Amino acid sequence: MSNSKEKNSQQTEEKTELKTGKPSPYNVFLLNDDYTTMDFVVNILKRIFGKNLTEATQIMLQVHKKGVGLAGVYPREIAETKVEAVHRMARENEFPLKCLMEKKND
Ligand code: TYC
Repeated sequence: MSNSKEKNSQQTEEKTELKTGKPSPYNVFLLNDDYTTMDFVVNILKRIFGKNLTEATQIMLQVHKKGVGLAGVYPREIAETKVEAVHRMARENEFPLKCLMEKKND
């Protein structure tokens, strides 16, 4: 947690969670680049995001054509873990694949 604005929004989120009984959803997106192979992205979607081959291929092609695609929706801490897992696997395989998370509009 880096600054007071982030602390504040997390406190607000925790209060909302206590009231609603459910965690705020976060979208996790994959971004396109020119170097990561299509196969690698499909495997990431299967292994990290639990997609089957058909779903993974559709999402990968959406990212390839449009620049960005939704890989999944998760509570904040799970979304953070997914983003880190993507970046670790990409780094290990020397691909520049980027993944980001964003609070879902409710
Ligand atoms: N654009 C890449 C290629 O042509 C494939 C790709 C798809 C890369 C999705 C990243 O998130 C991505 N090899």
